[in-house]
Amino acid sequence: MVFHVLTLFPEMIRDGLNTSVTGRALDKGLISLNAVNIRDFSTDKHLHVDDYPYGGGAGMVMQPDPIYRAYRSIVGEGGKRPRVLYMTPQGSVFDQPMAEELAGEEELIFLCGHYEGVDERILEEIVTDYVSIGDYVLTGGELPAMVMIDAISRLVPGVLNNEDSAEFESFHDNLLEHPHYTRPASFLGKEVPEVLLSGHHARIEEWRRQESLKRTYERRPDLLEKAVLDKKDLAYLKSLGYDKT
Ligand code: 6GU
Repeated sequence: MVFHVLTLFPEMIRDGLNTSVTGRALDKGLISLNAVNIRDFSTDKHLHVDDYPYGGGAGMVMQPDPIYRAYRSIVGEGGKRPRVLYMTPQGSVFDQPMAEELAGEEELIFLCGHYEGVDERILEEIVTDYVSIGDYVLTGGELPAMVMIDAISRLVPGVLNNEDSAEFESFHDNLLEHPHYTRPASFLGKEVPEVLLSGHHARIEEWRRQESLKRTYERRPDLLEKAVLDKKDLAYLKSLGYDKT
């Protein structure tokens, strides 16, 4: 999987992804990162990439030309055009199904805006998807691009050590994960749930399923609507007060 990022802060992108799981995936060549500095494509003698908004108003607007040239340095004329994701609070909200869908692409281009915005004409010309990471406003698209690259990378085969670990986690089946425990068995007077020490695998699995259901019911009841639940799950949820109408 190849991630291209068009940005004014390529170091932020590289530094943010060079560590931990994504850092190892980059080292192993399972993913690759091409952070392109839009400023390198300015033709202005002072390397300007922004200008005052037509019609007046506060702030500056990123000019279309350097972005277009940066884009053209990745995508040649006539070749196949990878999806271009523009990071904006006006986009569709990124979620796990979107991460899964994007993980099926061979190549993705992220466009990170700054200042008050980006000239509309370059967006019309190259952007295929408008994506937000949530309902709050950030100063630029770099953090959203890194969030998305992280979420997509962990779905690329080989990136996580354990083959199944991507599958059995929060949001798999739209349920939150059960709690985890490790040594010591007693910490600040708090004991590890006894069933986990029992070695009884069937009981452990049942306990984990119930904890997962309880947690989802308590913290994210909205997710239960989309969860795949069997009769036993529903009976347990009912005992907690969940009323599926
Ligand atoms: Cl994708 N970009 C920016 N600039 N702000 C955001 C966002 C994206 N998602 C939420 N806020």
